[in-house]
Amino acid sequence: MPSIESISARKILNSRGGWTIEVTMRGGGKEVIASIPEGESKGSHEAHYVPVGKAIQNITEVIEPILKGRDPENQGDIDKTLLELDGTTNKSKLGANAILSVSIAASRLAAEIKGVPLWKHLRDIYGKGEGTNAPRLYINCTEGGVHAGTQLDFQEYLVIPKSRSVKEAIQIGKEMYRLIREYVKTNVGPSAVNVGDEGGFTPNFKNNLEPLKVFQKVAKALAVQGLVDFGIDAAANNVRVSAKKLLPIYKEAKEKYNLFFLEDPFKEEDFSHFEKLHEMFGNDIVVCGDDLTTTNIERMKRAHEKGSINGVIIKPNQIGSISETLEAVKLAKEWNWTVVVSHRGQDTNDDFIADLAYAVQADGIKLGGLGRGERIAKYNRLLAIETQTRPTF
Ligand code: 2PG
Ligand code: MG
Repeated sequence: MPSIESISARKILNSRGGWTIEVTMRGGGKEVIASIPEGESKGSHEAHYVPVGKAIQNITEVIEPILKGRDPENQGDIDKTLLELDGTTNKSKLGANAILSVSIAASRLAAEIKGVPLWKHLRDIYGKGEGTNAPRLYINCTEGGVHAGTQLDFQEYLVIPKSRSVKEAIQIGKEMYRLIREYVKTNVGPSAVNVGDEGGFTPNFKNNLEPLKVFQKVAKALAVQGLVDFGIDAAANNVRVSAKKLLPIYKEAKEKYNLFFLEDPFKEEDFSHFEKLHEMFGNDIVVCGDDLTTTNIERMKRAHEKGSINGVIIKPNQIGSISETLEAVKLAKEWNWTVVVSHRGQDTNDDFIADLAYAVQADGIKLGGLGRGERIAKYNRLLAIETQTRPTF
């Protein structure tokens, strides 16, 4: 049985100039690396990161001695051991950054040793699904909130092509992205084409629904109205407008712009306004939890009991291990929630989440705009997976 021979870690930069960690794992004649992202607008129930230096020390002094000799193919055993070593409910001892980077590295090493693509190995661990659908792309075309220095309260405005082919969806997304750029340059001014943390443009609109109006115009100009949906991640923890005033804005977004997806419309403890909104729209809109649920099954159960949402964001670093992430996906699917795997505001070139989304046949994936390298790395990985799995597409 090939086993883990060594684990080392060092600090590298993330896309916002912060430090993060990159783990190198060796075994069975193979060597892999894994690096992890960090949120910019974090939910307070996310698993805890420890300072980068401490995470590196935890990996080399605590984790490596225990995991050396273990089988990387046994993800369940690796993750269980990591959680036991940590022993806290929020991973505050070893750090979710230390635990997750090792968890991901182990999955990559196992895939390498088995000689299969990472998504295939993840699907084996997940134990379900044989589909070949690509996740729908939730492309960030305008940014506001804490991801941009503008007056827009909401964090992300998303163009969501309907196609389940990555190539097709990117083709449509890329035309929309280019024309939105032209539109804001001409109508708002040259600085509007600057991009935010995730590659979306940053026009200084005063009205929070203005980006959707632009998307609608651009989709019409390209004659792709029937081929795309629109979404918003309000990231309402950072929005200063009251829940009472937000409700009619969301209603208007649905009525005027046929909004399809609405993430974190209210603050993370406001389960009841989520419920009200979900009740108001039924299944006409995906009301999605992110900071509300933090990929944490206890929070998800609460949202399910209350009927607060019908969609959920899945971010491995919110919970801190692959096994727990897969458990969260399974539960969400049991409840027929729309599952959207997501990157983070401060990311790296690691493309793990592309394989994850394909492995579990997620409904969607949020990877940012089509204009920053750390986002493009993941889009390109999805293209590579499609080439492997659907060569005729
Ligand atoms: C979000 C994410 C990713 P952050 O809120 O969904 O888009 O942002 O990583 O900053 O929390
Ligand atoms: Mg969000």
